[in-house]
Amino acid sequence: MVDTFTASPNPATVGQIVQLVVTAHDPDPGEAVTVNFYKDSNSNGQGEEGEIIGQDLDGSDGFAFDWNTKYESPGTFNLLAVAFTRTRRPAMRIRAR
Ligand SMILES: [Ca+2]
Ligand SMILES: [Ca+2]
Repeated sequence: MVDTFTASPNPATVGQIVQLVVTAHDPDPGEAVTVNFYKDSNSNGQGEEGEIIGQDLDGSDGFAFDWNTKYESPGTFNLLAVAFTRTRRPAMRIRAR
């Protein structure tokens, strides 16, 4: 389960690296947690195959992903972080201008 999800800088300028940071835990002790990061292009609140922008498979040093916005167009993006193995969690918005 994702507890917190932050992006910095936010808003960002196109071309900047945006650091996405998640804290997450699994409600079932002992299960390994991995986190996927998505850009919710179709705005349905779900992270789908074609929307994945990054992944962090190792929680021992925390969960983070450096999102390179170089190829993005200015606008507002719904980013999602989903923790596996269990639950999905929240959406956040970030604006690139
Ligand atoms: Ca989606
Ligand atoms: Ca990590």
